[in-house]
Amino acid sequence: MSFAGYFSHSAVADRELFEAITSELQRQQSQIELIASENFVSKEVLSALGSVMTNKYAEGYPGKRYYCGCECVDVAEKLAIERLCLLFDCKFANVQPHSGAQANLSALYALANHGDTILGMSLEMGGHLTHGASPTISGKWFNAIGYGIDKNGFLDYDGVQKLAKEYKPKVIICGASSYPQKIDFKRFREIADSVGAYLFADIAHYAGLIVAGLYPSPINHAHVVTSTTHKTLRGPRGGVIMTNDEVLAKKINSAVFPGVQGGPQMHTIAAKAVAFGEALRPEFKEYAKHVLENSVTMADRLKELGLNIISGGTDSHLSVVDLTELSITGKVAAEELDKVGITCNKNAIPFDEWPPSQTSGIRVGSAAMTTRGLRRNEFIKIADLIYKVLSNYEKSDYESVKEEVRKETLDLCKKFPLYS
Ligand code: DSN
Repeated sequence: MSFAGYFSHSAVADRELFEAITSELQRQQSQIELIASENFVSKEVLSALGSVMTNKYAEGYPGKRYYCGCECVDVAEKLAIERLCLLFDCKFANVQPHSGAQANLSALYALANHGDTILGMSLEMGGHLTHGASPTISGKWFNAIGYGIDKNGFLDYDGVQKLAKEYKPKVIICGASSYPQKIDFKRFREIADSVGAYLFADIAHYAGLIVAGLYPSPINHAHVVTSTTHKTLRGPRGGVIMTNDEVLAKKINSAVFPGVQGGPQMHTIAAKAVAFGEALRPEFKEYAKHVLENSVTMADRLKELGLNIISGGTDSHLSVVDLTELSITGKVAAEELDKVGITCNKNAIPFDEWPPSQTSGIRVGSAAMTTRGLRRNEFIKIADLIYKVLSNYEKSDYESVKEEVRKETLDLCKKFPLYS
């Protein structure tokens, strides 16, 4: 049975949706996926996501539900919690957040009150929307102050300390969406302690690397740690919250339900349990090692080709590439790369002169293509292809360059099949 055969029921019942799903499968199979926040889950995770657990209402927590008939979903949720605690060596975990944004909102709801001051990394400096950006509830319900990076692209810890002293935040948030270097969680805790703030670490991007011991863990420094489950951790789309503090654990549970969410998505929680089980295996450490190696390889090659990599390189699965030298915006670059089968996203660079809708950079990540089996040589090739497209943009033979590159990306994808 082909992988598309999994969807054979919808082929009969709903042709339009069947076509949308199979086309998406085909798109994923034929593109080089470099979006740093994406990955490809196992067929086992997909099966759990498509399981009967979606039918069950289970408001509450294992053993304390608002409905009867929760004995089987309780098993799934307890497994997810146990496995997550083992992965991150923590005492308490909540696996119900529907997403990273819900996890972060719940953490803030547990730690602070409406109107309190929070201090997080600014969106334009590499932070996340939910760390206090003005269009989100985190920026509207709290007095959100932003910190940033220095001119070399490294976190400005002295600046964070200064802002903390000045604004006395209730919560300091560390973690980022496009920061390629290691975060000094210990230093953040010292800053938080110096002003009596809670430290909340969002490890959504780095979770898989942390599990493999390739990136520092904040678990013994932060009061609360949140993550998504679908990036380097390679699970289903969703969020989690962890802590070692029993009092905070209770507050977090109440904040997630009934504070922010209603019924948990039990099929997703089952799929999280499957993915956490996979991440506990030695093969996952091997995978994460390749993610890091491939990321460094790609960044180094882009540098060799003459592009500026923000902060001079990467210590994680992602890099931010400054395109100023090539006189092409991040928006145009991402769109042009997409046309040749390389998917990435536009990204602001520090002190960007272009607005966020255009940007001067792109963000590239290695997690998804490493799952497909690509290694150092292929990542060097990908860097070469990126450079070939962008450095030839709008030159006389640009169309034929794009055709050549598209052929090469398709060949690479065929060599490393997905869900075959
Ligand atoms: N949208 C995610 C990312 O791309 O980093 C963060 O939520």
